[in-house]
Amino acid sequence: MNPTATTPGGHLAPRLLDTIASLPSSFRWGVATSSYQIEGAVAEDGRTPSIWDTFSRVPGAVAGGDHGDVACDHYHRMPQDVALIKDLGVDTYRFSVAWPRVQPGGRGPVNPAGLAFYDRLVDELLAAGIDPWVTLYHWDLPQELEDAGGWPARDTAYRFADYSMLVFDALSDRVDTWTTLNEPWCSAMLGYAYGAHAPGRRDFGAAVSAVHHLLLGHGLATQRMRAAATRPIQLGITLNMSTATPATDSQPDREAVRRSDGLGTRIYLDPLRHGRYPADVVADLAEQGVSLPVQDGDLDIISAPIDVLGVNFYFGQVLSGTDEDGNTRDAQGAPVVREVPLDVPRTAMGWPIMPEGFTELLVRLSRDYPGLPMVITENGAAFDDTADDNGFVCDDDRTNYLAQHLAAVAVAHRQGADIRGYFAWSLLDNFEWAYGYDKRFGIVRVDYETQARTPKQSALWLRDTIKRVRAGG
Ligand code: IFM
Repeated sequence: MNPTATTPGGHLAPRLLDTIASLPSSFRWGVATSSYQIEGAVAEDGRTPSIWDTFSRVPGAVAGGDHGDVACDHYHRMPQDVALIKDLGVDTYRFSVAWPRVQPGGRGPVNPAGLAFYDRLVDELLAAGIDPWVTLYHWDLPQELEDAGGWPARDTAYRFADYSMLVFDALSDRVDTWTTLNEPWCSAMLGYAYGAHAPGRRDFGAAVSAVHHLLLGHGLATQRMRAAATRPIQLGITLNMSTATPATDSQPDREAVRRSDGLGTRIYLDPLRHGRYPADVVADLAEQGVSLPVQDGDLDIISAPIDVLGVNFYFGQVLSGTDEDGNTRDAQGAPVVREVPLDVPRTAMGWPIMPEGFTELLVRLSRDYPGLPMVITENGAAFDDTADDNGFVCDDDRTNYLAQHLAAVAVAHRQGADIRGYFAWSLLDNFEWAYGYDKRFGIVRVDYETQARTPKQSALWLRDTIKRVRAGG
């Protein structure tokens, strides 16, 4: 670790630090990554292309024409990266498995060479005293499955459950915690409705079908993993969620919040926890001529019991139901849901920094979906980092962001939300999807020319904060 940063986070208000220190000493601490964003080695050991290999080759799809061919070269530098994680003092590492590495093409038998990487990773983590937390799907769908219809096709849910079992059978003797999907909203909406993520389709109806089949895949995999487990395991799913506040108390603004919350949160959590889709969302979809392709028995599968909800939070929003001219419908007749620009600091992604919205979200989740422990599986921020000659980044902005959001978690915890842990996104600067390598979320800097890793000030601050909380504040 860099010796120049003697007082990481020395600028932070003592009250903020005291709030964080009120988290329980048993709190779980981790860092998170995902396969396509860090691994590279896209054509090694039998891996076949994923939808991101294809999409990143589409001209204009990814900033700077970037792609994941090399990324952080984690596939070849894994032991060094595990040593970095150990130095941070976290107890858990959340990573995802690349489906096209383990089951090339998305069907058929396991690829032993691809699986061997995760086998080694798990062993390396355990030897370092770090718990592995596996995410089975963080967006790298085998291209062959997309060619066969992708997530809008029902069969993909069954393919996902088969693939999940290949990984589970190999690693569940050593891995205790399993997340099926990361952020299905992004897979469905960014991938199939807005064309911003792979596979780049723009078809709202297909996106809504994808929502249902992602959830069905989650449920099928959950049921099969639960049945196959020979020792206690934790199963869950990770959702990205935000808190939307109406710009005013007007009916259109409140309606905009209802719609956004419906498609962002309730369309996932209601079937997962209550075994039904929210009636208002189903009615909204019908108004747009779209429906969820539910078959008999699906909702029982989707609501299979889970042990943990992964919560990813990055920003809050204030929404209006009217455009700047006061219209409640856009040119296509669709209801207006407009983000109102706010006078609050923003990250390099342009995302408004609203930690109080994080507390609000966590308290609301524990009220509306009780009895489900939560872990913050991602939280973090991209800023325009400047490295010194040693590669060190004195990232006060990111340190501040992490501190404010951890304090927000601690406040929610004090208010009774059952939150068991926190993972910083991300361990490393990495491939930020359509934004390429330009947006840096890492608490460890990656110099992409040399692949040198240098912990930033935020990493040192997190390490010290973990120690303090563990010591009981
Ligand atoms: O980098 C992503 C990650 O893959 C999923 N959650 C949000 C992060 C920041 O955009």
